[in-house]
Order: sequence, then structure tokens, then C-alpha cells
Amino acid sequence: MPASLRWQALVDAMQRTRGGTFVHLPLFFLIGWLTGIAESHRAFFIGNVVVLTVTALTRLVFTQYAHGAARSDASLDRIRRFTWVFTGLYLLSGAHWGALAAAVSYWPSLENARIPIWLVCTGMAAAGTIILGLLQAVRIAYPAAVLLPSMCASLLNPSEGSLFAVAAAAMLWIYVFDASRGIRRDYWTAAVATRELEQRAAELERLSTTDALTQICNRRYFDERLADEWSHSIETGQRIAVMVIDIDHFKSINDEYGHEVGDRCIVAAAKALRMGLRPQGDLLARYGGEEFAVLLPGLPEDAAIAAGESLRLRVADALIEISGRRVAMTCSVGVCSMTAGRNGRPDIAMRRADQALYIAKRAGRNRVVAFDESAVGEGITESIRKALYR
Ligand code: GH3
Ligand code: MG
Ligand code: MG
Repeated sequence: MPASLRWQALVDAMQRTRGGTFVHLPLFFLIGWLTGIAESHRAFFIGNVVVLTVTALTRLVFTQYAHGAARSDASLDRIRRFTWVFTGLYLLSGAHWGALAAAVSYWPSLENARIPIWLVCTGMAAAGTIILGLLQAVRIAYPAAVLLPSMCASLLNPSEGSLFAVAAAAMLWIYVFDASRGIRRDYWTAAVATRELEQRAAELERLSTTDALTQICNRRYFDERLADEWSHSIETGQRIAVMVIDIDHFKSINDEYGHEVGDRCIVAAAKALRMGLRPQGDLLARYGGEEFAVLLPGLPEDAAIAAGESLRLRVADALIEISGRRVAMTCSVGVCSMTAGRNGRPDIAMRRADQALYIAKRAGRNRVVAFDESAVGEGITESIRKALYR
């Protein structure tokens, strides 16, 4: 059983019993007050109030502690230990009521409280076992802790109707033990099924955002992340850089070596590009056949051009060998760095990077060109001249 499932079971168990933790105390006050034992047996009453308070507080503190501690280390061993402590505290609280029922069954002076405490114990044995039936130890030991002491006390000091009460308690015990078996089975079946569904959903999510050939992100994911990053940049006012990178004369590679080698080139280019990016924040995606897109949040134009240059060199250095022959591969890079102002839009940034790529191609390929706003309207020839100059 994986640690995450066990942890989930413990969290569920703690959640299920949270409401009940502080019910015991008011219930006991009510019984003490209505039956008069709060007055007639002061020490007994106060002693039990103290025990009930300490048990409730310990359970509360433990629950808080377990949540915090599991965040730092949720190993299987630790979760097992937590589950045992939690089960122990729960059983202790049941055993306390069991002992109370034994006391009122045994001592005639406490007879007034017998029926109310038996009623509480009956409810606890049924509800408590069913609620936590998912934990095997609770299923087995909880009804015993709650019912057995009063059954023994009634047999040791029988009074009118006590044999009937013992028989009823035994039947209740068998019933809850049997009913909780199904509850336990249903809980774990549902937990395992939910986990499998979550894993499948995560895998589907991964597949829907990953490019099958290169295992990097696909265009869909890139566009989503770019839109998110764009909104973030509007708030922070920082620049955002994008690149479009296209392998040069890729058709010739395909024609010369075949599609399989072409695929290997695309994979090698993706790997080379990924190695050249910052692991946190930057994003690389396969945007089309032999075309990649890169998102570089916060990068001003100069830094983005330098990054593009480094990526260009990495692709040129990528080693693809076919029967001892090296396949030469270069790429062209179009860069656009802009502030995500009110009038800006992610698709405008991508279009500008694409225009810059187009100019890089026209200027001879294997180069980096940044979109130049001042060149807008100068015509493509002027832009290419500028690109060559660069
Ligand atoms: P340019 O330098 O102008 O980019 O020239 P190019 O030959 O790279 O560009 P073009 O768009 O003419 O050709 C791209 C080729 O990439 C055409 C297509 O068959 C090939 N291609 C697209 N996707 C894949 C793929 O997944 N695997 C392989 N092997 N080839 C692909
Ligand atoms: Mg190409
Ligand atoms: Mg292309």
C-alpha cells in the first residue's frame, strides 16, 4: 500500500472523528448533572472530566502535529507510526467510556448513571466502529474497548436485567464487527479506484501537453503558459521575451537521410535547446514540425538575443551521426522582447518573433534576429540589411 494512500486514510480518519472529539465532555457533564452524580460523587465526576479534557486536547494537538509533520516527511514508516498513535488515542477514549460503564454497572451507588452511560457506550460502539471501520485495528479493538469492561462488570456483579444487557452488547458487537467489514472494503476499493483515476487523469494531462516525439511541451501548453505569464507580466511590469527557432533547410536533411534521421535531428535539437535554458521559468515547446518556441520571462532584448545566440550554437553543436557521418544542422532564431502593457498581446509577441525569424531566414539563415520596432514600415529589404549588419 503506497504511503500516499495510507496518509489519505489517516487524514480521512482524523477528519471523521474531529467533530466527535469534544462531544464527550458536554455529554458527560449532562449525565453528571441530570443523574446527580456530579454532586453525590464529586471526586469521581471531576476526575473523569479531567480525563475527558486531557484526551480531547491530546487528540486535537496530535491531529495538528501530524498534519504539520507529514508535510516535512511523509514516509511510510512515519505514517504508520502516526496511524498507531491515532488509533491508540481513539481506543483510549473508547476504553475510558468502557471503564465508566463498568463502574456504573458494578457499583450500585452509581446506578443512576447506568442507563445513560450504557446508551452512550452503545452509540459509541456502533458509530465509532463504523466511522473508523477503515482502520482494521479500530474495527477489532474499539467495540471491545467500549463494551467489554461493562460486560465483565455486569457478570461479576449481576443485577436485574444485566444478563440481558450483556447479551445485547454481545449482539451489537457482532453486528458492528460484521457491518464495518463492508465499510472497510468499500473505503479501500474507492480509495484505490480514486487514486488510479487521478493517476490516469495526470497521465492524460501530461500527454495532452507533451509532444510525443521530443517529450518537451507542445504548442497548446506553450500558448497557455504564455498567456499566464503575460497576465503576470502585466501586473509586475516586467518584460517578457519569446523566440521562434526553426531548423534550417530541414527538408534537405529529410531528403538526404530520410524521415527517421530527420526525426532524430528534431529530438537532438530539442535536447540541445533544453540544455541551454534556465531550468526554472523558461519554457521550451515544439511549436510545429521542425520549429520550436521559447518563453523567457523577464528577459530584456539584449539578454534575449544573447540567449538566442547561445541556443543557436548549441543546435549547431548537436551531434547526430549516421554510419560515422555527422549530420550538419543549423537553425535560425527570431526574438521578440516586449513589455506586456495594456496594448500588448501574447499573439503579437509571437507574430513579431516569427517576423524576425523570417528576416533571419531571408538574411541567410543560421543567425539570430530580434524584432526591431523601428524597422516596422521600412520594408523587408531594409530589415534584412539591418539583420545582416547585426
Ligand atoms: P527553412 O530553412 O526555410 O526553414 O527550410 P526548411 O526546409 O526547414 O523548411 P520547410 O518548411 O520547407 O520544410 C520543413 C520540413 O520539415 C517539411 C516537413 O516534411 C518536415 N517535417 C515537419 N515535421 C517533421 C517531423 O516530425 N519529422 C520529420 N522528419 N520531418 C518533418
Ligand atoms: Mg525549417
Ligand atoms: Mg519551419
